[in-house]
Amino acid sequence: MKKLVDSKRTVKKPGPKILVGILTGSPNDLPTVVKVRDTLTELGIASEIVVASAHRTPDKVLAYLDRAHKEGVQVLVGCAGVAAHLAGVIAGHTRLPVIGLPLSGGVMSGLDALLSTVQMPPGVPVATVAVDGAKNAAMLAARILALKFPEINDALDAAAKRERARYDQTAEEALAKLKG
Ligand code: C2R
Repeated sequence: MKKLVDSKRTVKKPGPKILVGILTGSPNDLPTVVKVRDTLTELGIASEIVVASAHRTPDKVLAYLDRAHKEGVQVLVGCAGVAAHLAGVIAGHTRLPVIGLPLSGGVMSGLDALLSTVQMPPGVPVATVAVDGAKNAAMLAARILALKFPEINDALDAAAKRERARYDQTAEEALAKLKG
């Protein structure tokens, strides 16, 4: 964190406000989970990753949620593999929108995590993305935030334009190779 120094005292400059809290069940999940944060960063959205498990460290999950509510986090992402209850437990403890990111590695390449995350009882929704769908977890969080923050809507527009240009260029190059 950058420090502003004046003659009398040192003042800590506040970092950008964290809008998205990303919780994941194991440090082993981080190679996939970090892609959620990286996509949000590309869109100019500050987020934080917390390793906390509804099974192994339920107290840590609740303590984080308490802090997140106090600090004004707006969207939560729960990432977990195998018996992936984390996002559902988060949804049971908050009114904030919760996105579930099921992770592969368990039975049938993550089908266990997908069903554990998506099959929530009525009234406690978890917006579940595809297995290992880290990018879409971030994009969905951004779309939710864009309802409130116009600058995030602009960032999404710009990202869509870049994506389209990349797609068109890749298609042209692939077709040119076929001809050549
Ligand atoms: P380890 O690799 O640490 O043994 O974890 C994790 O997300 C991970 O994919 C194995 C898998 O267990 C998952 N896990 C959950 C929860 N906590 C950890 N599904 C939970 O609270 O739902």
